[in-house]
Amino acid sequence: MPQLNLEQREITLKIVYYGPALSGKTTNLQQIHAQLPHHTRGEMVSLDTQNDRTLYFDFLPVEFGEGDFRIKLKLFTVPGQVVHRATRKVVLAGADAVAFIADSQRRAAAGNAFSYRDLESNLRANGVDFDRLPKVLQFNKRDLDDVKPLADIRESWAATGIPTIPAIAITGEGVQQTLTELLSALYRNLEQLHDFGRNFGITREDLILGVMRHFDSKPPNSSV
Ligand SMILES: Nc1nc2c(ncn2[C@@H]2O[C@H](COP(=O)(O)OP(=O)(O)OP(=O)(O)O)[C@@H](O)[C@H]2O)c(=O)[nH]1
Ligand SMILES: [Mg+2]
Repeated sequence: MPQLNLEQREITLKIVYYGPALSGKTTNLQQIHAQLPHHTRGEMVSLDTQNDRTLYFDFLPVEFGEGDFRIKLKLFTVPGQVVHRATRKVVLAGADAVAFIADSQRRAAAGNAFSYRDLESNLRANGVDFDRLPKVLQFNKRDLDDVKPLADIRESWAATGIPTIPAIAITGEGVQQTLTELLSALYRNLEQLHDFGRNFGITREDLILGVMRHFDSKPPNSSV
């Protein structure tokens, strides 16, 4: 559930990066962290990692002003390894939107499908209507050999209406687009649920450009 605080003029949105082990969820957050200026994002918290595998979650807060509102995005990753199912369910609780990070390699197809079903069942267990939850699908690791062609991916997912975004998260490619497409889907959902634009005076463009502007203010790979 979004936290919409009219008195304090604050909007808090929880966004969860979900997907199979090693698909690049943590890398997405690291890129967002690296691409945003200090005043827009807090420190990234990576809890309990072992050989670069997430054991609990990563957390990155992103905050910016839009009109007379503060918009706070709480970005989380789940641990993808199959054994951490219970943790994924806890981290997923209260998510306003989900970015599903798939590994594009053909040999990862079964792992992607398993994780997608795991997402569906964890949402159901949390009492969330899967079809209504704003989602995007990122097909990551496009730089590797033997990846499924984008046209085939798009054809398989066309009927769902869920946006599919190709990415190479290690270079940052597709990372911003994944977040902005997700915010776009999230805005549509908030419009339906809360008549968001009218109650908060924030348009879809405000929300998306609000984030984009900060990305634009800092070139990728800059150390500042
Ligand atoms: N070649 C390539 N490697 C990538 C890409 N994105 C991430 N990786 C690498 O894949 C490995 C796993 O990435 P992570 O971001 O840690 O994956 P994760 O989804 O967080 O994994 P879990 O925490 O176990 O669920 C790391 O070595 C990354 O550098 C990519 O686009 N291309
Ligand atoms: Mg991780």
